[in-house]
Amino acid sequence: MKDWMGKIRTLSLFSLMVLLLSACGRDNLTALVPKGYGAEESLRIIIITITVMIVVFIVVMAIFVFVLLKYRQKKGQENMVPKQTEGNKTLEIVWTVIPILLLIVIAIPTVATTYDLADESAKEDSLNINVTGEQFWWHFEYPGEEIQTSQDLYIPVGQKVYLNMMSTDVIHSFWVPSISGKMDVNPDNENTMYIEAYEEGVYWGQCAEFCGDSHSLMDFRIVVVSQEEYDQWVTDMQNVDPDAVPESTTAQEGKALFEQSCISCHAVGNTPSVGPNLSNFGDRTMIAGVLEHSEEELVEWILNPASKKPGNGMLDAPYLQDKSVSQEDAEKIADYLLQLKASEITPDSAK
Ligand code: HEC
Ligand SMILES: [Cu+2]
Repeated sequence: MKDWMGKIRTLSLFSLMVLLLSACGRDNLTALVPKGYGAEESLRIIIITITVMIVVFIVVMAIFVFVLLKYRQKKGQENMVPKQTEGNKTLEIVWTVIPILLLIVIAIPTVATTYDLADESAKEDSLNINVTGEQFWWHFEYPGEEIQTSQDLYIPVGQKVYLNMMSTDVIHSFWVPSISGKMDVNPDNENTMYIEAYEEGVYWGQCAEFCGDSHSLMDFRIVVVSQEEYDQWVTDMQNVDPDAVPESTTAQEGKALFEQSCISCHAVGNTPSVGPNLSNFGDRTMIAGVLEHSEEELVEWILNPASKKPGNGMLDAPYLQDKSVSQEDAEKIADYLLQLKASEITPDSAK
């Protein structure tokens, strides 16, 4: 009875989780509806493997039930011992060869796809993006285009895009299940994976390797747009002017405060930075990957980032130690950050 209750509880928790996840717009955080080459190949192998397992299960269960019925103890034959088959060569061969054949059926497509996905022959002629995993956010650098960005990875639809991945701290794992499989992101060596998205849209990703306090909050997105939109986005990003003067006076004051307290880690424009690049922060639909993109959340994030993402790299900021940024300052900075719009091409326009 208790066991039964436990199962119901797990099931309802699970459905609640599914509901919660889909409520956050993460409905495409699934490997079962592929929208990219790697994801499609993975699903094909999943289906082959599950089919083989189901056939094995049915055959074994059928034999099991047959044996139970046929050889059960019958009235009047309590001491009957059926014919023993140990050492039967034919049987031994049959049940050794069948699993080998089944494993071959699974292994051929798996190994072929694994090699195919590791193919780097098109790397030179394709778009290359350097991906850096950090506790607990993603940095994307487009070396050919000289663009830096974070959290949202923009790519053109229908193109092979090579991701060269490294970590600055611990092991992370890059995973956008509807586009491709997982790839470990290591501190010591670069791993390369190519992705190819079939349809425009915004696809959710998650770090899939436990990496610290806020591992479960290390969300990101791939924004897949048409080739023209992608080219437009690149030009727009290249033209971001870090010295542009905001319209409102509060945003102007916010800019000055930002340059005092935040610029040591962040950047606007195409300079490298230890924290996320904020060139197109106003185009984002999330703050720090997981928070609602609103002024209120942003002010809370600035004043108390630990409450939103425990253990994150912003907690070392000097302004948090000496409390030099007031509520009013934070509101001004938020004004400034929210008007940092780089392009018409955004996750909202791509949906
Ligand atoms: C010690 C370096 C450091 C300083 C100083 C710092 N930050 Fe950050 N900031 C970070 C890091 C690291 C992250 C990424 C946190 C995460 O998502 O795990 C971050 C994230 C953010 C984000 C979310 C970015 C995104 O891509 O969604 C915003 C907005 C932000 N910081 C604003 C500020 C503001 C405003 C200040 C100054 C008042 C500031 N930061 C000072 C390191 C810093
Ligand atoms: Cu991680």
